Amino acid sequence: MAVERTLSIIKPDAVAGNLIGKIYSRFEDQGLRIVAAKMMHLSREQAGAFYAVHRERPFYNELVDFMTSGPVMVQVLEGEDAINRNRVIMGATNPGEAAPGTIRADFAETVDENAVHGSDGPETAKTEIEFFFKSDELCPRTR
Ligand code: DAT
Ligand code: MG
Repeated sequence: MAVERTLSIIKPDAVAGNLIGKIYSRFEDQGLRIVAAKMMHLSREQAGAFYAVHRERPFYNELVDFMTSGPVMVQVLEGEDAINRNRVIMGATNPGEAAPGTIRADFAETVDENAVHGSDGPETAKTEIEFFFKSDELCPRTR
């Protein structure tokens, strides 16, 4: 397994629920390091562009409404197999189908407000990290 980086977002429902620390603990306890982070309140343009792949889906407008409804916490996670590892830590898209002990099972209730985003593959990880961070904003561990 290679060391990878992935883009993670703690969505407005989980930020509003005061869950940033609990969610960060899930990442850290399961072998992922936070190597960049910022809190932002996304504009409709930013949220729409970030989720452009879902533009034709029936839930797109509601997704943009939700993602702009409050601040989000955006981070880059680094570690062995980070992209897939983060997806496992997050759980299934629909919290009702998410495995016990995952973020979505424990902290979300509905598919449209499901607490976290995580890149779904190496290509999306690269483009999503570049969407939010310049390369000099990433801080790999030096010790
Ligand atoms: P994921 O976030 O697990 O990668 P996705 O990429 O299929 O899931 O969808 C992106 C987001 O869109 C998802 O986190 C929540 C929303 N979404 C997906 N399917 C939905 C649905 N059937 N109804 C409402 N929102 C949905
Ligand atoms: Mg996705």
